[in-house]
Amino acid sequence: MASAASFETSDIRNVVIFGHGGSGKTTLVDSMCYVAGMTNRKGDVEKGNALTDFTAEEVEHKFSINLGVANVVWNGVKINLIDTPGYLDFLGEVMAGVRVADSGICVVDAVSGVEVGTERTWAACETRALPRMIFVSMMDRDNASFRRTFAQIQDTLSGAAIPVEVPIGSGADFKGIVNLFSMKAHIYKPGDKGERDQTEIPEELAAWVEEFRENLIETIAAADDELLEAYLEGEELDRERVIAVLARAMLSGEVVPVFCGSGAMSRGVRALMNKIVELMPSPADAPPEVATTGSEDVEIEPSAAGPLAALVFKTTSEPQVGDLSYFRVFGGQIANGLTLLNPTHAVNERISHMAIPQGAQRQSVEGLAPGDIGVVAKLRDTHTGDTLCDPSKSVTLSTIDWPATDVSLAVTAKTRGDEDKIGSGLAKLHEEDPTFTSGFDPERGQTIIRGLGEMHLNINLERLARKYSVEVVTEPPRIAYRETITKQAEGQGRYKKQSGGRGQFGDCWVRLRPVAPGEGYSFVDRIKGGVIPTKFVPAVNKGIQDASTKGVLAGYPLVDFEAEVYDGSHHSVDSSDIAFQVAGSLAFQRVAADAGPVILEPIMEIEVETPEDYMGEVMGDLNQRRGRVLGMESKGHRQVVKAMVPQAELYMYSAALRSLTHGKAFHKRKLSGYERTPPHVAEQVIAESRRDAEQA
Ligand SMILES: Nc1nc2c(ncn2[C@@H]2O[C@H](COP(=O)(O)OP(=O)(O)OP(=O)(O)O)[C@@H](O)[C@H]2O)c(=O)[nH]1
Ligand SMILES: [Mg+2]
Repeated sequence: MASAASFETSDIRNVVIFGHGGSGKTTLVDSMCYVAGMTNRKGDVEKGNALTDFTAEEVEHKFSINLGVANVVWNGVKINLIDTPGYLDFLGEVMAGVRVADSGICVVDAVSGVEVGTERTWAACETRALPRMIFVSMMDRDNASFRRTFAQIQDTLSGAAIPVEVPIGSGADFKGIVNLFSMKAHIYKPGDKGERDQTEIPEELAAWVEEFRENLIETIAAADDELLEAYLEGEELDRERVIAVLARAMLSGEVVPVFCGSGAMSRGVRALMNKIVELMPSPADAPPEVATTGSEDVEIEPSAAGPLAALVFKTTSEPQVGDLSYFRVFGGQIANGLTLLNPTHAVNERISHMAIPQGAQRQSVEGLAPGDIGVVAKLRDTHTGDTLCDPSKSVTLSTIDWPATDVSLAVTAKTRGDEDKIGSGLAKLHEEDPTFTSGFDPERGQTIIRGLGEMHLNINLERLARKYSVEVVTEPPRIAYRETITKQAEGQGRYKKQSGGRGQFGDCWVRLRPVAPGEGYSFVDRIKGGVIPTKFVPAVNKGIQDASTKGVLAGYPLVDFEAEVYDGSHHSVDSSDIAFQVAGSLAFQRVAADAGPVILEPIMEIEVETPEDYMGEVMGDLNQRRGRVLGMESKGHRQVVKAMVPQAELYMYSAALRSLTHGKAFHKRKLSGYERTPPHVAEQVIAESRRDAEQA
């Protein structure tokens, strides 16, 4: 295996590879590494030996789950490739990759074209305005079409997209590529190294090529006044100059060059790497990184002099290997033996045994230049998203923009006695994947796991079983219902106890009144003439409040009401705080039952984004889920439906939506508030709570 020794900042490129699931990203990364001689064999996702799909789950499922880092040395430049999953349940990994890359390559499959995952990961790059290229992959597959795919790209991804090469043939006939800069054709030789012969452009492609070529040169010329003038004068344009202008136009997002080829056959890969080196920004060309000292912003320069700042963007943990932290250096020079500060957790970390990641392999290094990516083992208390810096110059880099997690499941141990292991195992999984969270919810009495989709949760449970030997069963999370009252009512709560010694006496008259949703609880003291001594009134309040945590219908917290205590009596010896507390609680139970109690259910506001073709199915399904559509708006070729849907009806919704729309729609959700359940649902909820109470 070739090795990636120390590289200067200007000779480094950090490129995130992103796109829809199955578009060929991992295969492309593998192919680049193989063609460049970094690896001795070409890996294959299907065989489970692709360079950046190496975890047990990836090998089993045959798609990427974690981001993976590999590097290629090409024309004297080290290209760090961050392969990301396309499955949107793992969007967090894409966000992490985008955070530390200076540019990106969007892989679009020439057969299925631009898909929902392409658009969403593209949008993720937009948040950091990363300069991008597009690689149209799978040109060797049946029904591949560069023209059709390019038209979709222009339509849905970027009007700035422009081909810099075009394919010769497609499907089984895909045999070469025309470079629109050199206007030479390259025909591939047999073999899997993507070697090629240079020839003239085939006659039948001449007109097509000419059209694209003109388009390309005009677009580039338009980005630079001098170049445009030369072009209009009909001068021969200097290649160096054209490339420099193109690189600048890419940096500002004015131009998105489009390439094509086949990762599986290693075709189009050399040209792509040439252009990564020529066009993509090095960390030195990237916009300045801003960190904070806590009180002020500081610019982190990608130079050895600069304050040292590195961001941990991935943590993995494997039984034989231990914890590994992947980091990118933004400024300063990092070397073994240094002690760095993690300002977030106020801990010093000693850097030793640093390495350069090459898929699952690691090559030891002594130090890394500013801008480079490395991996370090066994940090004490440093987590994904944390900064490592010089202890004498504490700075914190902005962290990773994690997507919201909104799908949850409840889990219980399959084997008795494993309960404790669940908690620690789940916490370890969160370390590796910050978008996976968990915790015990005392109200629901369940351990809840949360993530971006059902697939995301299931994969994490597979990891839990494999790495921490804990098997769980899943069940729907209980719904956190609420209760409230709908009309005013009043009544007495009286507590009297006389059994030997000192007795207990408390007596209060209480009025309960509904208030607007969300207003919560309030208490009004209208006692006159000291019928309840002032010192005992707070006890009445406490009694009511405590009792309201268990509503009178099904035991869910009763919310949004006002309690007024307006009469009562006391006993000079037997009255006490406790007695009035009990009286308040008795009054609550009696009065709430008369105050028209109802069950409230959590309502989610959801946004479903779907291609127009599936609108009928999506709307029909929302209807079945007691959804109330608030509105629709179009977004390109897609529709965004906003609706209010009871949380109880959204269990496994992302999976249902996926099968309903063949994976082309997705949704986001957030809690909107609570609403009264329809009577038949209320009856069910009440019946269930009775059953639970009987079983308990
Ligand atoms: N014929 C052909 N097959 C390809 C090509 N690139 C990838 N494949 C196959 O397509 C499937 C998906 O490829 P991957 O490289 O795993 O795609 P990916 O984009 O990494 O997928 P995710 O990690 O799920 O996002 C695998 O079976 C590959 O062998 C290609 O250029 N030509
Ligand atoms: Mg992959």
